[in-house]
Amino acid sequence: MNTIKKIVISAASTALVAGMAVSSQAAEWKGWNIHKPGYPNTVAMDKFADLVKEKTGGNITLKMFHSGVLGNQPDAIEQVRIGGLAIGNFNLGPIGPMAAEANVVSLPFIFKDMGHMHRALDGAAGDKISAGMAKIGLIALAWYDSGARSFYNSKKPIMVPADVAGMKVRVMNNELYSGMISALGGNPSPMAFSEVFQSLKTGVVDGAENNWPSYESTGHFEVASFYSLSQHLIIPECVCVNAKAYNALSAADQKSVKDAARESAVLQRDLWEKRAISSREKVMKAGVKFNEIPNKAAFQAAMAPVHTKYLAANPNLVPLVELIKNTK
Ligand code: BDP
Repeated sequence: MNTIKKIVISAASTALVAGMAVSSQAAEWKGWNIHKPGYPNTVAMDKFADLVKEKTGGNITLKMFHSGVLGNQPDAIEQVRIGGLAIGNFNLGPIGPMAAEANVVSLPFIFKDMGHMHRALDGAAGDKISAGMAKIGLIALAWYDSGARSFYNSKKPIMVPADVAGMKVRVMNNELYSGMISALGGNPSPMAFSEVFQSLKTGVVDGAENNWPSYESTGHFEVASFYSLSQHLIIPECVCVNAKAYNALSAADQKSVKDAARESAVLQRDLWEKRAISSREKVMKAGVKFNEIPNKAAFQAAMAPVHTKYLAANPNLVPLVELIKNTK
């Protein structure tokens, strides 16, 4: 064997030994979160990190990075998939284009209300969605709430679908959302969350859509003061872990991590309910021009082609959509 080969082999075996040593030592995980301090998800992810350390007896420590400092959401999802990051609190919206089963929650009006979404996600439909996510390397440890998303803009109240016609509306990265805006005659503009404030302010877009807490925490209400209660999307969120990192843990540590995520979800859902109310109060006090939508069925009908087109292209998802619709 020549010297170069020997050096390469011995370097490789040293690395192997080092690798084994690392896996039996404490794992240090990095976690991604898009929200600011004080937001329900931020508080709950910090709690999750504390619980992970406590329940695994320090075998795993999780360092959370909040406010999207580690990059935008689609990139972060990719990072957790490939293991550049271990953990993320993700909205299922931007996961949908990568995992077909997860995309069904992005069909407008698929959930009747938050209760329906909870029953579906905590039951058989949730299991199917988790299985679809596992196929792309993401283990959903628990589901977080994200309320219902409604339209807001800087121009006028939206009362009927035709009011969206001609409006430039920011959406998250997912063709279903672009299709939804096009179905109303608007111009969809997919864009990272962090860019929306400036785009609304400078008129690059006329409007966007989100729940009360995000409308408030981002300051979007200061630059787009018409909020119209369409509630067209109820999208759950996950605490997701890289499958390889999770599968490498002992059964006991896996259980601890899962239990920690579930406990944090109980906290998140409770904080969410409170924040939805306080955010709404805050923006109303700030002078937001709010309106209910007299005939939501009209929006549902206008967006129905989004379902038809999607299910025609993905007939294998019809049973999952039916399962969700039939969840009592
Ligand atoms: C918020 C979600 C967050 C999304 C954001 C968005 O919690 O994950 O990135 O909406 O609209 O409600 O991009």
